[in-house]
Amino acid sequence: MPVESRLLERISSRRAALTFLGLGHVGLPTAVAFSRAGFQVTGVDTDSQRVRNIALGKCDIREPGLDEAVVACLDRGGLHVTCDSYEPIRMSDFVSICVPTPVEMGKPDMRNFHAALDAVKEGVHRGMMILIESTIPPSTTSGTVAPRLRSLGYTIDEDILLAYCPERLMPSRALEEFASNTRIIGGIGPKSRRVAAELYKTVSRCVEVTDALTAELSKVAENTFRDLNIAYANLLALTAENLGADVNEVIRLANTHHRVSIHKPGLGVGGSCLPKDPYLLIQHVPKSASDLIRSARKINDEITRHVVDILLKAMDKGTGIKGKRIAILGVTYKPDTEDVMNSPARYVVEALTRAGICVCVYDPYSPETYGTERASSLDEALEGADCVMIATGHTVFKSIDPDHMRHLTRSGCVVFDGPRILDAARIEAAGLTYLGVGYGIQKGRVS
Ligand code: SAJ
Repeated sequence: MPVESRLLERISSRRAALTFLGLGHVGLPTAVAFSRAGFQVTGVDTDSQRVRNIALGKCDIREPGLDEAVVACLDRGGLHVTCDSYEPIRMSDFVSICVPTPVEMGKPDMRNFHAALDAVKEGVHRGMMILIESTIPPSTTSGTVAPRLRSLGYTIDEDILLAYCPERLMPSRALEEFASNTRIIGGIGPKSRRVAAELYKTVSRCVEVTDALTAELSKVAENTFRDLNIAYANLLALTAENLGADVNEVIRLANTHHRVSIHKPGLGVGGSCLPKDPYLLIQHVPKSASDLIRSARKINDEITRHVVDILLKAMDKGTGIKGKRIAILGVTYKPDTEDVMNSPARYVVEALTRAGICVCVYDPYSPETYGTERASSLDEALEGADCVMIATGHTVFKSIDPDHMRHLTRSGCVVFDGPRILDAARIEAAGLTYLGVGYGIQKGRVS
């Protein structure tokens, strides 16, 4: 039977066996989604501790509902996890590569991806389909993966099907977004496109089919767009501070135009995707045009340094900063997650500590300390603080009572609201000084 027909039949009958290489924040939720759809799924990870934990139903990735879903799939026998990739790949109809592809010094580090390709090479066989979910530099599918398979004697889109199907999962909403996000299918040829689309239709509400290169470009394009948009919001924040306006109100009003949608300014851009994906795109952008992306990255990095400068000035008040105490609330890279990857909070903690300030962090989601003191409760963090900084906009911090904060902190305490989640008027009414990114109407008080 031709490869395409056989795989289509195995999808519709749910007899297809799927292997996922990499059980991180992409691979594990994806493996779970296909297992729930009725397929026989094997998850492979080189980290034996992670595999052991998942087998016990304890995932190291915090995603609402993931632990329960993993346990249900394991109990049903629809999900197996292992460190050994050879046997699962040899027995699978579909193998999906979901390993991280970090960037080092602006250049993609493809070691995990190449290791996964080596594993695929060991167990590859005629009649299977290879899927790639990892974010990769554009043209990797046709320029690197396809030639490696061809060198083994296979005809691509005939003996072996190949598609790039980028993940688009928002960390902390992975399971919810898995089904609701449109899935881009970038097949290397018509047969690969058709089979990959049919497979993903079993788990996604909507699929869009294209070629592999267009899919690769679209993935890095969407994260680069978000980084550029945030850089623009941060640029407006700096401008509003200079002129003495409130950037939140500026952006709110600009966004009332139905063709404008400016993101939010903040402490900087963290996580494992936005700070890196623009560098995957930039490798292919004409040099004359690449400054746009570099400038955006620079603004998003510099806003963090700018915040440190504001904090140092605010805490000095002519009496010096040595020995002053700051409570930093939130260490993770974004709200309501445990993930600290590239968190701007790290830079702030380290810079303030170097300047001689006593830094105490508190985060109900993460035990991370960045080498400083960690409070075990909000009150403990606030006690005796000269400055309180909200570094991450966790929902729980929105309900901090300003009067309670005033009561616990030192006289003259400054509240710096990075994500702008507190009500400035209520903070001021309680007798505290309110500062925030882009909150220029307080300019006179800190300069
Ligand atoms: N941030 C701002 N202002 C905003 C939005 C975000 O400063 O208006 C900051 C956040 O605080 C955080 C950083 O940007 O530090 C990144 O957060 P994020 O929520 O924008 O993105 P990620 O990295 O958690 O997830 C992104 C998502 N991509 C898009 O929304 C286009 C997700 O859908 C992708 O699947 C993910 O990257 C990925 O894996 O590529």
